[in-house]
Amino acid sequence: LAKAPVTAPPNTVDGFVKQFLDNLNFGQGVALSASGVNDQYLALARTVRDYLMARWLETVRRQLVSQAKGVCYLSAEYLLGRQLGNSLLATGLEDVAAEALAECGIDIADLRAQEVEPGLGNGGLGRLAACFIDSLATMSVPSIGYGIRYEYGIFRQTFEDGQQVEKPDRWLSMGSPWEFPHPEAAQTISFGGRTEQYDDDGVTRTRWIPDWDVLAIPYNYMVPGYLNGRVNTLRLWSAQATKAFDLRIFNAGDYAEAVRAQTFAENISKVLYPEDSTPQGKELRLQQQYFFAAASIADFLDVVLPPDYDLTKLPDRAIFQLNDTHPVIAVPELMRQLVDVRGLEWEQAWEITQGCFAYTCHTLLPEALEVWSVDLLGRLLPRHLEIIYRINEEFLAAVRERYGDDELRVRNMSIIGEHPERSVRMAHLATVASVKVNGVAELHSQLLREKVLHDFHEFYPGKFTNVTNGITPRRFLRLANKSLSELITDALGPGWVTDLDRLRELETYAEDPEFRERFAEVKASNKRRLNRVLLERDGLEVDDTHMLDVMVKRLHEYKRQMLKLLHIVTLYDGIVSGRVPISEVTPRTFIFGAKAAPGYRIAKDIIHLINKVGSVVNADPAVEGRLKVLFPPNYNVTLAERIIPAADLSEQISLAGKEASGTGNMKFALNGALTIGTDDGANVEIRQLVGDDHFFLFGMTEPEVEELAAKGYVPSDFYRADPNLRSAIDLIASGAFSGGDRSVFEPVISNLLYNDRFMVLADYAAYIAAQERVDAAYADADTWTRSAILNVARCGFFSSDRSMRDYIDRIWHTPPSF
Ligand code: DL6
Repeated sequence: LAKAPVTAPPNTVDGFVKQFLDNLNFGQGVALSASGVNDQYLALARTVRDYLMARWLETVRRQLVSQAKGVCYLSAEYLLGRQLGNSLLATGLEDVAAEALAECGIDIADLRAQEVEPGLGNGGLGRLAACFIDSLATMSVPSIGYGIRYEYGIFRQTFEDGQQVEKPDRWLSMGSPWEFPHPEAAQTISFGGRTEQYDDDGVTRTRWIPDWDVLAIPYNYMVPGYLNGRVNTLRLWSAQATKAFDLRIFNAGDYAEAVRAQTFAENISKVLYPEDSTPQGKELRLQQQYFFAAASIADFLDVVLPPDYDLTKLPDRAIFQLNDTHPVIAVPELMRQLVDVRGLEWEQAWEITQGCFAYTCHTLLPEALEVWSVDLLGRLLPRHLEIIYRINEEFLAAVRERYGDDELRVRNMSIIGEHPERSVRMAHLATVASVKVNGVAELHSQLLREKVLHDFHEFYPGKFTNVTNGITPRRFLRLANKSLSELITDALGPGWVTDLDRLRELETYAEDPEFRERFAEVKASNKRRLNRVLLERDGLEVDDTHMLDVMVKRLHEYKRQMLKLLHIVTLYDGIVSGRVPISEVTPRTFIFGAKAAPGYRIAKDIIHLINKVGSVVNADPAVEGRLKVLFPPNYNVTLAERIIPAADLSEQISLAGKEASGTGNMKFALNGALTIGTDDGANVEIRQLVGDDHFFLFGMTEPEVEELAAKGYVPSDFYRADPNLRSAIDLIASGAFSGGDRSVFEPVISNLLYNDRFMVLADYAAYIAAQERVDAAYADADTWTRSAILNVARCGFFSSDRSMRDYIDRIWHTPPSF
């Protein structure tokens, strides 16, 4: 395999201008004078791509030559964020590109703003996958990301009269310069039908006779390492019909029927996790999962591995990391490939399979542990169900052998659950099949071992491990917070970007008044930048003299946006009732960002309530502008990159024992916000690292939550016992935020008083007290800044580079190789 005969364009302003104009003229087919912003953006993206191309081809070539063990990261979601800025950063071309475009009379900022981010994920799990592939490339670890190229990503959120309305995310509509389709490398993915046994030279074998199929078309994306000349690959699959439309029916005039099969097939990769509250939706989701898992396994076996590869060596060549249970159907698929297609013995195939998979669990909520009804799975993937049954049979035999006839244990551990319907428990299947199972923060991993998967931990000692999540410092510090990055680089030199532990050296700078002043100015300038962004984007104004108190994350009851809202209503109630003199109210701007799942009624009601509280509070002259509630719609990665660097206070207030890790918490701390948080997820580790004096801890611990639940939690008792809480809830219930209509937020209030599954009312008093400590601390601006600097200095641990090192040491054993 010869070195690729491709060279990058010259790394000069002139070289960049020439390449850009070539792309504009020959790629877009327009002259500079006639080009619009989108033409220019597409030409710029292609230009940056051109600089990456030689490195990409060389990375692929070296991987083919070395055949070193690599990571196949299987994830149904990748929340990538914009690509242009990251690619410019990775190539070191930021300044050259800006200058080159200026020579063409173009402000590069206008082109950056043109990019629509690929929102191919729902939240933390998808963003984590994007951080991980960035770190793998930066650390020169051989790896390939596999996923789905959804035609429509996470919905675009708009508000109508304060209520969430979902619009399709047409992220591909203005061109997609970062992808490379390869229809010639399509895989055929089958569904349905039946299985049959046949005689193969005296051996009875099984084959699957499916009754329909689709094509999986790979689209490759570059994953550039930071300034290291390496470019890994992300391969996303798009569904296409195997047969073109029916010309006979078309000619007869039934146009809809003529394209029915095509539409049906293409629906598979149409939308990110569609509504799954209907049986049709659920079926589509299982189709998506099998579609991308099977295409990825086939691609790895047929395309990535050399033709004569000895598959018994597969565990030395690849580790398939299962990002939650969404790709777990890859386990029976690999078995099917090895046994049915390639003729290996079951036992040998199972040994290989068990050596190739590792599973990351990302939840503690029982309802988030995926199950598939046997009926649906058997209909869609009959051969896979048989394989799962056999895996389960052998697994349960081993359990019985160990524990005798402890049938309760057998039932609890079975891969097949019986209630409320017979179904496949994907987390159990993943655990049985994997080399290692990991949680995503220390507390989470502990709770997996002690509770959620306790029997498995006992059965497989040593299988369970922890890898605390991380975030890429390239996007979430260097790119998002350029002014803080420059300040850090001034102090430490540039090496911290790939060695985040070096931030520790900032501890001494925290004691330097001049550095603190510069740090405070960085924060103020980030607030001013956010003000410009929100003003232009949504007509919202951020007061840069206010404390910026931020809660951005998916809307879910367990994350407790309601608790944050009760704090705001309490402050407002104090002002309008005259109990709190306005001069004593710390000026704060509260920023929310949150999408609710389209079918999650109560979450959407909470969004509505936040918006309504905002309208009343912001308009009330009694508040004198001291409290402001902003809720920019459509929170996404791009907006996060603007909000997080400006924040003073990070709200991480989930009920202890419910948030697996959180990663927003890390992004805020790394950008110098102080956290108000519970002892939950990675908050625990953040607090341990930054120190109790620089973190506002409140609320019940996980054992206290359990104790209260066991005792019988009665939320209305807390309502009755606390006059401030009662008054705040009564204010909402009175219709004060709904034009006097008491019915509008009645479901939210009833849910709080009579259900309150996540114990908002039980933690209310502690939360309010912690917020009072926040106010007191904020009053001393210089001491606050010192704490903020210490947060930055002590959060180097949360680099996703460190997470990758932990995965490599504890699970993958895939050293860097270039
Ligand atoms: O591990 C990434 C992220 C965690 O930081 C969050 O705490 C957790 O809620 C999230 N989990 C999911 C669960 N999805 N499923 N199933 O998104 O993962």
